Amino acid sequence: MNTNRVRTALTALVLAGSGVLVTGPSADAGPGTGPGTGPGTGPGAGPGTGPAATAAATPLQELVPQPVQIQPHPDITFTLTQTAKIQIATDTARKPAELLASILRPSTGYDLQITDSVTGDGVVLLNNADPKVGNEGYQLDVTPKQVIIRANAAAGHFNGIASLRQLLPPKAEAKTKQPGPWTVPGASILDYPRYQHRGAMLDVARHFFTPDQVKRYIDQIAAFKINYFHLHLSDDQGWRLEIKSWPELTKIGGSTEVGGRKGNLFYTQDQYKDLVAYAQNRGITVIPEFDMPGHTNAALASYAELNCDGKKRPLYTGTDVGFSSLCISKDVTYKFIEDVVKEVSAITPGPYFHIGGDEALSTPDADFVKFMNRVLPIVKKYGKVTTGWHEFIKTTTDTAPIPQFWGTETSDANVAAAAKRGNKVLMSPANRIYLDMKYNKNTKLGQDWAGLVEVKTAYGWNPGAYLSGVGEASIRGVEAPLWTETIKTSADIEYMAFPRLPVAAELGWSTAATHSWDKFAPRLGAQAPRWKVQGINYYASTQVPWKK
Ligand code: IFG
Repeated sequence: MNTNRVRTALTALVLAGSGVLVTGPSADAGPGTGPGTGPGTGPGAGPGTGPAATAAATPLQELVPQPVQIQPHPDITFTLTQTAKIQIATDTARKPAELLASILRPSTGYDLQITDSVTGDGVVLLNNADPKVGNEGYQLDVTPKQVIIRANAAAGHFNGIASLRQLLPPKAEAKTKQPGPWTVPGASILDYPRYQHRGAMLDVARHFFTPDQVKRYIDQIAAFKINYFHLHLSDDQGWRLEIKSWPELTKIGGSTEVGGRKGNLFYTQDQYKDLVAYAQNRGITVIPEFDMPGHTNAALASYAELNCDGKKRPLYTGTDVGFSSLCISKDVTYKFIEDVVKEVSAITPGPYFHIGGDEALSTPDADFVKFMNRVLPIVKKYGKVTTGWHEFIKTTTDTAPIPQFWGTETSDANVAAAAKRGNKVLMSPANRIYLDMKYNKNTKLGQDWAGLVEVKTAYGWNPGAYLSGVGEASIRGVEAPLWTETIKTSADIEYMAFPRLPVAAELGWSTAATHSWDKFAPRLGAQAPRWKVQGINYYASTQVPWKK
């Protein structure tokens, strides 16, 4: 038995007695022994396989995001079999169970019936997790006959399932029947997120994406424990959601996009409700954004009365910013906003409404403050908490609104003042985590106004110590926006989002103590086989050791 295995076995013995689990990176990896050099605990390596100085990494060393605690049990391997069932102890686990079934049925060809009798082989979803994992955490225990995922709410089960998926062979993600065996390495995992908000934003205003294209991205972000999906639904180039009381917003404002393509480039309210439900069934809450008072040309092109001079603006299909503003002095502006907030809030179960507020360069500052003072109460009236690009936060002392920081500096007096008052800050620094930033000067897609953002740059920061005066306790989480001035297809989305969206997921979920590029890069690289099975068009950065 090689020294690592002895250490692991001894650790297991000691731990079994004390019940204390190993914290930090997967125990069997140990310091400096990333995948490829770990002990002989690779899948199927089982006991007695002797020293394996160069054994392949086990899936336990390849999880992204890194869990809080992993205790390997190298002597145990679970195998999912034809007769396995997905067993739920409470109905709150049904949606997670249905998600797992929808993923594993096509690839294994197994029935994987969902039952509420908790006995026998298969995956068991229980609801008595250690309170310290909260609602989003979980405990995952692998035994020879069962994988048991304990959680205190559906969110925890969704997150445990995301980890289980990464412990199964990559072909478990296939849409067609694959040969087994469907093994899971023995382990006990206890896990919970560092921050409550791990988000992805998709701009469907510059270029419109069909519901199916949006669902594809939702599937992809769910695999990394992302729990908020921010839809940028209006801008200068397009209004993308039907508002029944203002039908021209989509008839005119939803008829084109950057580059001038024409069509019904918007979601009906039924389609939006379907997207919201689709996200919810993956543990993801949708946050709708209607950008205001700037970035509003599509609305100004749809209704003459929304313009101060009473004249409709022409539709805009370029990519400039900052040239538009709602008419701050007119009452009809606030009637319009109230109707939008009312209709959208009624079909948005999530607690947040994003009012944008960025780049209001054509709105005098005093008017911007006046505008926000009239709009923030409207959002509250319809039961939502305001979130917005960080510029708006200077207009209120209310500590509930959430400023989303998108700057390229590491200090902002208004955001720091808000944090001091008690506001929580959502971190989206453009020169770190804007997914539309080019990776390097050769990247065809994207922009570079915030700089070039290779994978290591996207990873190389600590959200809890990034903005001066905004410490760990003031951070709500991390969100990765993808603006689509230059992005038109799902392949374009995937090229820019992978691998940097999983980077954002790691920064939002894993402890600061596990932040290490040398340990993260191999885990990120180990996702490649899975992405190939899923057909994800990822950017194979030369900074990452991609697993074959
Ligand atoms: N800034 C604008 C976006 C988009 C972006 C592209 C924000 C908050 C540049 N506002 O980012 O509309 O154009 O990188």
